Amino acid sequence: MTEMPKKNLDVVVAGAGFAGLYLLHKFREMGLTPRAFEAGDDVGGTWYWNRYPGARCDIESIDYSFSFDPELEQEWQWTEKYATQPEILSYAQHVADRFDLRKDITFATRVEKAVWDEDDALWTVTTDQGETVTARFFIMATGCLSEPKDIDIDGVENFSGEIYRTHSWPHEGVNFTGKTVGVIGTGSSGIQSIPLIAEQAENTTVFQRTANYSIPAGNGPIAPEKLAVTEHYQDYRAEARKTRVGVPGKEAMDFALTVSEEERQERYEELWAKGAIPHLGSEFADILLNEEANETLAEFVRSKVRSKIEDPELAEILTPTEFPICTKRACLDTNYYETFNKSNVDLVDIRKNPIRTITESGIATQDKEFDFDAIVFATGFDAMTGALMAVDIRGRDGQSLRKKWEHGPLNYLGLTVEGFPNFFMITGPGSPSVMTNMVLSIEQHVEWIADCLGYMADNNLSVIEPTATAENGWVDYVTATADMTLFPKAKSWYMGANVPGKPRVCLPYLGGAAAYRRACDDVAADDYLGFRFDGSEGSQCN
Ligand code: NA7
Repeated sequence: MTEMPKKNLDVVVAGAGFAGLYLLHKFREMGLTPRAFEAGDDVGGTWYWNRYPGARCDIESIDYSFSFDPELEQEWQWTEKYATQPEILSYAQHVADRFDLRKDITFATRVEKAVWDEDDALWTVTTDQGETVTARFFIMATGCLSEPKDIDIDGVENFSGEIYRTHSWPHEGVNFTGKTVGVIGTGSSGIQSIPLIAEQAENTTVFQRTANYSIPAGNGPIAPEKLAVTEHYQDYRAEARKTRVGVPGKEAMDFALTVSEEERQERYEELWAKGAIPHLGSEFADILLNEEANETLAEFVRSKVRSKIEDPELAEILTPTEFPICTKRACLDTNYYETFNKSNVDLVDIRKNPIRTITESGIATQDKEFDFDAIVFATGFDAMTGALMAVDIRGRDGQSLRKKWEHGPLNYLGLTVEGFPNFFMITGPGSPSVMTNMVLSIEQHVEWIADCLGYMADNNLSVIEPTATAENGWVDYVTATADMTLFPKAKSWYMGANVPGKPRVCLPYLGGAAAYRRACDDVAADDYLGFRFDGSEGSQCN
C-alpha cells in the first residue's frame, strides 16, 4: 500500500475504549488536535470484543461510568446492578455520539509501530493499513486485558470442529443447541459463560486447572438505595476517589484475627449476600496481608461452595485451595457452581489428569479422549504489558520498549517510561487500575496527563520524560508494596505468572486508587518531580 502523506497532530492515541474516548474529548476541550486508531470497527475496547455469553462487568453499573460530565451522568440510565456487555457497549457508543468523537477515530486500524524522532521531537506512528502520521505526543490506551494469551496447548490446528475464544466472540453470537462443547478455563470469562453455554448445549465438559473463588452476583434491577446515589452523584464520585478500590464503601480498620468468630462470620455472611467483590479483600485490614486472616475468609467461601454442589467429589474439585483468596481476581457468578449439578455437565480436573493435546475430534487428557463439536478457550490475557509490547515502540536512540521491558515493565507512576519522551500509558503496569474501578482510574490518568500537557504549554516546554532515578524509585516502591501482601503467593496474571516465560513481577500498584492519586498529585504539585523537560526556555530537571 502506498504511504499516505504525513500529517501533523498534537496527539496520537492507540485505542478507542473508555480511555481513548475520554482522551479525545479532553484534548479537544484543550484545543489540541488528537487522532485515535482503533483495531475494532467501533468504540468500546474490552466491551467491543468480549461478547461471550454472560459477559458482564464485575463493578456495579452505577460506579462503572464516567463522572466528568454531570449531564451525561444524569441522562444515562443503567438497567441492572451489573451491566451486560451489550449495555456497556451501548454506553460507550452513546459517549462517542454525544461528544461527536468518531470523527477523530480511524477504525479497523491497528497501530503497529511508533518511533520517537529526536531532532523534530515528534512521534512517527505507523498503522497496519500503511498510514503514517506524526504527533508531539503518543498515548497507548490499549487496555490491560486486551492482548489474549497464546493458546499454549498442543494440537489446536488439528481440531476439525468449531473453536471459539471468549475475548473475540463472533458478533452474530453462537448457537450451541444440540452440540457437545468443551470449555477450557475457569477464570472470570469461563465462570460467566459456562452456565449459559450449559443451558444451550447438549453436553458441556469443563476443563479446570485451578479452582477459583467465586461469589454469587445477586444480579437484578438496581436497588432503590443504589439508584438514589445518582441524585447526588458528584458527592458519591468524590467519595469513591478517596477509597482504595474506587467504589464507596467501608475501608476496614480492624482485623479478622482480633474480632470474635461470631462477628467475623456475621460480616462474611453480609459480604456474601451483598454480591460485590471490590470490598471482599478489605472487609478486614489483614485479609490481604496475613495468611491466617486470609484463610478465615477463604474457608468461609469454601464452605459456601461445598454447600452448593450435590456430588461431594465434584465439590472437592471445585473448592479453591491453591492460593489465598483475592490474590487472583475473585469472580462474580450467576449459577456457576449450581451448573455442575446438571446431568449434562461434566468437570475434568486437569491438575490430576492434564490435557495432552487437542485432537481432530476433541481433547485428549492423560487417560481419556473427549469428542466435541466445539471448544471454547477462556484462557485469559497477557495482562497489562501484552498490548503495550504488541506495538513496536522505539524511544530515544531507537531503544525498543520490548527490549527495555525484557525483565519487567520499568515505568514511572505507571504512566511514563524513561527513554520514551512524550509517551504516556493509560492504566499501564505500575498503576493500580486493575485493582480498582477501571473507569475511575481511567479518568484519573486522563486528567493527570491533560494537566501535564497544560503545564507544559503554560511553561513553553515541549518534551517530557521521567528520570531513571524516578523510574527506579517507583518500580521499587511498587514491588515493596506487593511484597507486604499475599499477592506474590498466587500464580496470577497480576504477577505475570499465567504466561509462560513472562517475568514474574507484580504488575499493578497495590496501594490503591486513593494513595496512587495522592502520589500523582504530589508529583504534579512539585512541578512534576521526577521528570525532565526540554523547551524554548531550555532544559529543566525536577
Ligand atoms: P483468567 O482469569 O486469566 O483465567 C484463565 C483461565 O484459563 C484460568 O482458569 C486458567 O487456569 C485457565 N488456563 C489458562 N491456560 C490454560 C491451559 N493451557 N490449560 C488449562 N487451563 C488454562 O482470564 P479471564 O479471561 O477469565 O479473566 C481475565 C480478567 O477479566 C478477570 O480477572 C477479570 O478482571 C476480567 P489457571 O488459573 O492459570 O490454572
